[in-house]
Amino acid sequence: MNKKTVLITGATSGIGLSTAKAFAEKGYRLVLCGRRQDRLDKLNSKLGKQTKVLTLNFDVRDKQKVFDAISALPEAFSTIDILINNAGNAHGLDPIDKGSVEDWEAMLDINVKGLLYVSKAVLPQMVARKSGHIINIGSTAGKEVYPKGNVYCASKHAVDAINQGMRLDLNEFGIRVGAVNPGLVETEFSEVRFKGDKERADSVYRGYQALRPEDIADIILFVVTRPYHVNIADLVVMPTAQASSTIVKKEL
Ligand code: NDP
Ligand code: 8X3
Repeated sequence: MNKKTVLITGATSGIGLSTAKAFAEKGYRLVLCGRRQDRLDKLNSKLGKQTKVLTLNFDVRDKQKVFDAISALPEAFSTIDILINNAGNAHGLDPIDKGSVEDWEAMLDINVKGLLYVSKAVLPQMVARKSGHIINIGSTAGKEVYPKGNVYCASKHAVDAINQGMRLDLNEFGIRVGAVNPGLVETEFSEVRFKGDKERADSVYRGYQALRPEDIADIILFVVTRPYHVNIADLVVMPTAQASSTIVKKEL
């Protein structure tokens, strides 16, 4: 069994779920987080056959629950070697004058503040040990703003800035920090963005080959398995059909 422990937020679906599976196959010890208990239970029984798994149920917006859960990790899981800040989502796709305040708050609270709370809970032990690896899941939306993307793009630009800030401030402790910034990946992302409108969500990925969450999991595994002196600081990955946030070659 691989001796390293990986904490993955948003492990119940999409990129986080595929990453959990990829790391389980390699025998990493896993701390898997999310809010949907039924999915956490399934992960526990399925991946538990391959490696040691602990599941944590918290909303990343609830800072007390985040701090309580991470500070109470049982000894076998308490040393977090790798933190994958993945939980996040988009809510709505509206012009700035029509966007809902609740959607804006959800995106900033989850994608930015939630990522900070989890990091704040894990960082002291990494700093004390002078070791650790943090991977922040950003987005092409953190590199480029697209029409109606306004606040989601702002949240991912914030992740980009936090990623850079973490790397600067944690440099003296030898902690590796890097971001993986995907373009279009077919997950539950658009279903959440369009509030359960499956037809609209499916249309986002129609007519071209979008990235699969497994593609991103592969890349994350590659990033963490580089020798210690190699830090992949900022990686952008898009489907071949995608040239930018707004240019996607579709065969209709
Ligand atoms: P999914 O919707 O499939 O997965 C999102 C995950 O985040 C789920 O496991 C969900 O679990 C968890 N999550 C969402 N909100 C919260 C919350 N408030 N508290 C705790 N956990 C939460 O989407 P993706 O896999 O696509 O998204 C993962 C990350 O990748 C996000 O940060 C997203 O912004 C980013 N990304 C996605 C791209 C795409 O095209 N799909 C492209 C670029 C970046 P649960 O509901 O159980 O809590
Ligand atoms: C998710 C990709 O293009 O929908 O971050 O913003 S996109």
